[in-house]
Amino acid sequence: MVKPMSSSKPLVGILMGSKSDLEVMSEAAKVLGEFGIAHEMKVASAHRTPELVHEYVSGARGRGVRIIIAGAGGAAHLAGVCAAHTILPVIGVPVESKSLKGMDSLLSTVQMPPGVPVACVGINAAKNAGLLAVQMLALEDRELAGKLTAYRKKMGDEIRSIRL
Ligand code: RP5
Repeated sequence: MVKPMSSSKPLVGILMGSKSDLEVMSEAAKVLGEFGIAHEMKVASAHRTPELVHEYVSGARGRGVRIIIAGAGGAAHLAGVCAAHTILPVIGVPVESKSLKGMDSLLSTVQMPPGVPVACVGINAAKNAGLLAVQMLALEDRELAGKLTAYRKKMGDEIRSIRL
């Protein structure tokens, strides 16, 4: 049973390559907060501060973190590097870049060679990364699973209520 209390130790670690990724990555934190999942956010770059990424990720499992969400743009190595340093599931968020509109981020995050997987969501889709983390945690938490079912029902009800 996971303990999704906001005061408890973080279950989800959200990393991003730059402060400029914060607006996008905040969507993951927001949804985790809505489900009452304790989480933490940190800027750590795979190429500017590789030692910081290593330090954070290699210690995460021991501190009780269950899932890592990693967002970066451009030649986006962050999620793959995180995955290389841990057996925790890593969800990658390709952040939109200026020059290639995030296609570079998407391909460099999603195309992990066999053996070290990254679960990659869409460009800027940090909300889905947060929801996927909630779904993973709900595998062992009936109360959280109930909240997810209610969340899906509310989404469906909103669609069904549309009258054109
Ligand atoms: C990546 O380069 C970051 O993840 C960010 O998406 C992108 C641009 O970074 P800044 O130049 O805004 O710091 O490392």
